[in-house]
Amino acid sequence: MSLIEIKVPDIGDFAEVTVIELMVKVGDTIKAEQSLITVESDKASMEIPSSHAGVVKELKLALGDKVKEGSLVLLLEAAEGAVQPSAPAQPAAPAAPAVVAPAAVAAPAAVAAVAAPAPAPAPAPAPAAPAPLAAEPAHNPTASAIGLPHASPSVRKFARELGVPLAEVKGSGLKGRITDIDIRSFTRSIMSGATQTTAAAQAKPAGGNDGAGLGLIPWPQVDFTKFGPVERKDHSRIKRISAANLHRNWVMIPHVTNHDDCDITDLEAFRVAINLESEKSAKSGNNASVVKVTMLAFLIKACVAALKKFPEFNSSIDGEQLVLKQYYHIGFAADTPNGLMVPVIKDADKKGIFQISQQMSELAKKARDGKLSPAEMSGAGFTISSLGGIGGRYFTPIINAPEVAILGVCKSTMEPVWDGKAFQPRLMLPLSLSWDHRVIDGAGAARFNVYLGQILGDFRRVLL
Ligand code: CAO
Repeated sequence: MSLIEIKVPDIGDFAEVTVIELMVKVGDTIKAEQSLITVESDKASMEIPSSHAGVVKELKLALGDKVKEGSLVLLLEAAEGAVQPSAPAQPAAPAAPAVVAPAAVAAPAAVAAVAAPAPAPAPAPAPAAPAPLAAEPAHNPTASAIGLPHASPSVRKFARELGVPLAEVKGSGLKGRITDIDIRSFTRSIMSGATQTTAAAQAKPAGGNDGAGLGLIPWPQVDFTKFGPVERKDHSRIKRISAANLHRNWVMIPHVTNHDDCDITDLEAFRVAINLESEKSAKSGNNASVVKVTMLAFLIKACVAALKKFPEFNSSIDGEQLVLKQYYHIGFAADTPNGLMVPVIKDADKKGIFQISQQMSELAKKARDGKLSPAEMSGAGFTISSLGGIGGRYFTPIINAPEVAILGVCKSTMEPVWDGKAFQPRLMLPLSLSWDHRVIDGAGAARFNVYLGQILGDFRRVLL
């Protein structure tokens, strides 16, 4: 058996590079062209392949070593027939290092025999094509700084083959580099159910369909720094949870949204009047605390009336059955610094406008302070998302599963409305009702909006 020295080949413009990954160990049986180490310059990382098959006898470098062309990588006991003792010494056929860099480097593997007099390497196989690896984002200090996963081309390839999202793998190598061992243990933990990928967590609804069967092409991977400076921020915990829920709901529910306008001129006048009354009463000392009433409280009451008239809007799908709720718990979307939260007004049918307003303001405050309990966010049969305090005209609210409908409300505006004889200035409230087409149909949704409009137009109708 002859021992041959495997050396760092000509690596192009790179005078000295750092060893950032050892891809083989003593005793490994390797194939010709198998990658041995990964080296990194300030511009690129590349893998150094072996031009010979054999068994690794001794590693001649360690992680972090600086190497250059001719540096000894390892001693290899060449496989039978790999070395031809009689052949004159000559450069090995090229075995190109795989480069993850703007420019690929083609370099012959430098090999010298040590155990036998002047052995020469056998002709090496054709170089491995680096093309698929060159398409990967370059690993360089800038890339690390912006949070791109730190991994060699072969590890990236390995991860790609297994469908492992590199960004979610914790690297155990030098400077947090991800190794093939990290990819294996990540895969093992996924298979054992100990963890799941972010995509799976976001796509997997309670019913068990993980969305993988959708046959979608992968999400675009873009190095945004190519186009300008960027900043990366972690999603808050609430954003992550709500994103996963919204994604599932959007993908799983066949949404349709009906838009409508309703005349709230008289209701708004009433709202302003009762708020003034409360203020006066507080000033005169008859009422210690003033509860401000907003349009949302009336909307909650109006929706309760509409849900009573159209019970399928207050239902949930359960397998082959529809669960029709006989309680009226209404969720309302609250915008908080950490993301969207949906507190619930329980038994809204049994509460008055002041009580609902009071509870809403307490729950909205708790939401903004991050103090809502799970019980305060559960049990809704229908949800309202009001952007009325902000603006806009119409939008498509996403249904809050397992509910089957949600009402979106935007800012009311004074508009000219034809009364049959003349245009009258009326305060119009834009409504956007999203509904689950598995449960509700368009005619039912239109009727719901019309009825809601009638109630908001003349609130005495809730008594009928
Ligand atoms: N038209 C015109 N003005 C409206 C209105 C409407 N439809 N709805 C509310 N307003 C007014 C209020 O009267 C109040 O006016 P004043 O300051 O003059 O008294 C102002 O807008 C602010 O109201 P508010 O937002 O504080 O109160 P609210 O009861 O309407 O809403 C809450 C409470 C918690 C729902 C709201 O603050 C909020 O967070 N909204 C955002 C919901 C959201 O993000 N939805 C999107 C979900 S999808 O991403």
